[in-house]
Amino acid sequence: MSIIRNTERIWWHQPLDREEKIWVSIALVWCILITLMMPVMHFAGKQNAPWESYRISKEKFAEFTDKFIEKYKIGEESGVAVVQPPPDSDVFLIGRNWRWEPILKLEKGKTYRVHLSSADFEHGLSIYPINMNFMALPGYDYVLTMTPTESGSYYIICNEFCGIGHHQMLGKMMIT
Ligand SMILES: [Cu+2]
Repeated sequence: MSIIRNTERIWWHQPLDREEKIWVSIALVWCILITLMMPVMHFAGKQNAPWESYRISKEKFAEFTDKFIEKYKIGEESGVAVVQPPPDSDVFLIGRNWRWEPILKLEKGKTYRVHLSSADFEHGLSIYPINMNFMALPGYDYVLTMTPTESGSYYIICNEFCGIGHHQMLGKMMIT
């Protein structure tokens, strides 16, 4: 025997009453509006992720990063190289198990081509506190053209679960 004996739709009333009609209309208009905002913001918004990316082997990218670090290294912080590249140059940033290398020292108002990749697994580059997020994928050189607008220290965390040391995967950017 079924617990529900009365299957009649007693909760169902049609047509909708006036108040319900108003709320459904507001929700519908809002849905249409935010749907239209998507293509509009694709062209008008300034928050679109960059489109430039290339295929590269993990080894080659790691080699470029090591050469870049060697060339512009100015110091070290907790065992990680601090690098100060000149404006308008190619900058390399790599996610390795489990840290971001190197620590970048960039100038406010200057433009840099930041090449982002991973030496092993998928990592997520998340810049705090400005909340900018990009994927660092092994085998891909993702080029982010960056012009820092505010000075200060920015922290990089990994927002893609990448293994046992994921929670320790921190990096840093200094804008002067
Ligand atoms: Cu991670």
